[in-house]
Amino acid sequence: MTAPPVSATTGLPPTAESVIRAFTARHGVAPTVLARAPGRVNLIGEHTDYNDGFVLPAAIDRDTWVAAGPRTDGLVDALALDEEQADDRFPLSAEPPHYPGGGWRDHVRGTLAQLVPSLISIDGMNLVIAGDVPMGAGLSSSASLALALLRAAQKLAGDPELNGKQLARLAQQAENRFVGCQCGIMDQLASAEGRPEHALLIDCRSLDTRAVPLPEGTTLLIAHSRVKRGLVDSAYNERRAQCEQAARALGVPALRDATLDMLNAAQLPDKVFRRARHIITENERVLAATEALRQGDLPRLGELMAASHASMRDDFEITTPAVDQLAAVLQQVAGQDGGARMTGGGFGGCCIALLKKELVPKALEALEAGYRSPEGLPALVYLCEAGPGARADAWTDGTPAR
Ligand code: GAF
Repeated sequence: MTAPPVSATTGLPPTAESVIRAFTARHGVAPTVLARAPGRVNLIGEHTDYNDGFVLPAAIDRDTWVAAGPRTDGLVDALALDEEQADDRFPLSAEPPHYPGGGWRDHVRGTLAQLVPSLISIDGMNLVIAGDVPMGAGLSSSASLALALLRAAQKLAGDPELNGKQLARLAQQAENRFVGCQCGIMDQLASAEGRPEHALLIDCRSLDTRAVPLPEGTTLLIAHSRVKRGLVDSAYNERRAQCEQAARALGVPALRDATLDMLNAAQLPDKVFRRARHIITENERVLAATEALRQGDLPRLGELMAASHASMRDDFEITTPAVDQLAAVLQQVAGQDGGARMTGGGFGGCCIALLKKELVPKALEALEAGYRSPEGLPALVYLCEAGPGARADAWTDGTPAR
């Protein structure tokens, strides 16, 4: 599945056209803002972000879109086209109530709560939301929703100065406070600052980002195992707690500051030792993979991605047998011409292969022959390119006002 084509008349993909149409139908006027933010795929550097370490994601060419317009009664009216046209209405405030059923409404309420009243002044807004970032696949559909909402609200409020890093931090805080996942900053920052044809090396301590060109002639093949990421938040938060325990025991502010020598000299319980070893070695792999990408050294990149997968499987214990099988099939196809590994938080979800474009047909055949989920389903494949980060345009009379 490649990214959807854009319309010849508006230059927009069908999802963007659908939010504009639905907005006009619901509110009787056209939106005044159209915002979009991409999902992300992580090439390497898993669970290193909340250890102040390094990650190497790319924004993908699939987005959450938000059509927005102003209100004057202090309320937010939100319609989610992908949630069977479900809607929500709530007062715009710093402490909106949680929605009893949770889900997408808490993402919207929690994200907008980060902005008001201290950062933007706005009297309410109408929002229509839809996207083509696969949901629940570990491709950060929720970070892309948050960034699209923040960019839309910022534009509606007259563009107060808030840069991508600030917006990413607000989106992360919303997830931590409202949704209950103690996630790091990677997904939000990748969605905020992604760049076409590039991955983004992020230093999660300073939040410095460096765009790293993807080798020419390669593509991003994402294969979904169809294993649902069960108990993701509790297992994720547990891994985070184990990393913090290791950092405390080693006497460092975060595992970013630890070395293998320090770890080997300490007396840590086996599980905590292995969690820390994954983080320390994964940080080294991210920096080495950045160098391999710069040099166009695909065999080295492949080695590093395979080592990352093995470390997630054996030390961090976040893969599943089906995901291991999926990664093995893709690694076999990539050979010396790319690499593959599980991507994202783990416990199911997707594998990423960065490989030469001409290997795509072979990869599709190999997946068909060599992979089935525990329920007997084939992998779902998304062919992606690295895309731009979140942005919003003013929208006048059916065209972007630039
Ligand atoms: C999830 C989290 F949201 C990220 O912050 C990151 O920790 C990732 O899992 C694992 O690398 O996507």
